Amino acid sequence: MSDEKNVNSRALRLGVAGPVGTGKSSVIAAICRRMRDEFQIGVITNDIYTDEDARFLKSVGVLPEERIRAVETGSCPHTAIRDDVTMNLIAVEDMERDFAPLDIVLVESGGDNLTATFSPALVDAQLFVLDVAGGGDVARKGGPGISGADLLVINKIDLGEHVDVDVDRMVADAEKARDGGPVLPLSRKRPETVEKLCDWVRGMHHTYAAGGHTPKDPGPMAPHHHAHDDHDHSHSHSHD
Ligand SMILES: Nc1nc2c(ncn2[C@@H]2O[C@H](COP(=O)(O)OP(=O)(O)OP(=O)(O)O)[C@@H](O)[C@H]2O)c(=O)[nH]1
Ligand SMILES: [Mg+2]
Repeated sequence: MSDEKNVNSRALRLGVAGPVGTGKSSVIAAICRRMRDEFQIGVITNDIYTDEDARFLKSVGVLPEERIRAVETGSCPHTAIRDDVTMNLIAVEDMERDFAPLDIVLVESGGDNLTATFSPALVDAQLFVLDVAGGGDVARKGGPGISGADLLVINKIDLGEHVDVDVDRMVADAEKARDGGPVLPLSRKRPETVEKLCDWVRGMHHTYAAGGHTPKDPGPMAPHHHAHDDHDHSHSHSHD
């Protein structure tokens, strides 16, 4: 038989991480809208206290509602995508079972800081989403998501001129921080960039399904600190 043989028969699990408001849900909506006729897709969203991301995705009608499910993590977002992925793994497996056979399950992380990445125990590949409105120097600052995600998306490039960000320079900085790893400038207002995003997803799915992709860990979070207003105390933890 040919080398087109399906080696990985379960869905490609694709994580979408990045700071708050950079466009993770919009990226997922764009992928679903463009690719739902080619692939069987499901979506899992993560919010700390709400199901807002899931409600947004349902409201834009990119997939049948039942294929979009929310996980309310109840804790800092990275915990549920990296330290203890149980809630998400159960949600992904339930989705895969309920709508078998799925081709792609997209998992949106809750918005976090630059160091939050998915565990390879949860996703096979991951996108990290920055936006130009967060400032042109963010890409240069690096961090595990920027340097180690399978694809770095620099979103909202249509806003570059309004926020005095040189998009070409931001992309060049990002490429340097990633040792030449793929960087995709994106705007939902520029269909050709959305098509490039979908081409990347198609390529990743093809490689994954043929058994040619090895999930990799972008690296651990930096040690950090959480303050809890309700109990007026704080704690630090590091994730090794
Ligand atoms: N100008 C512009 N705005 C965009 C683009 N993509 C997303 N946005 C806007 O950016 C805002 C945040 O987008 P979301 O997709 O909700 O971002 P998110 O990362 O999912 O946000 P959280 O889940 O809250 O962290 C919304 O107002 C979007 O309409 C883009 O390409 N261009
Ligand atoms: Mg979102």
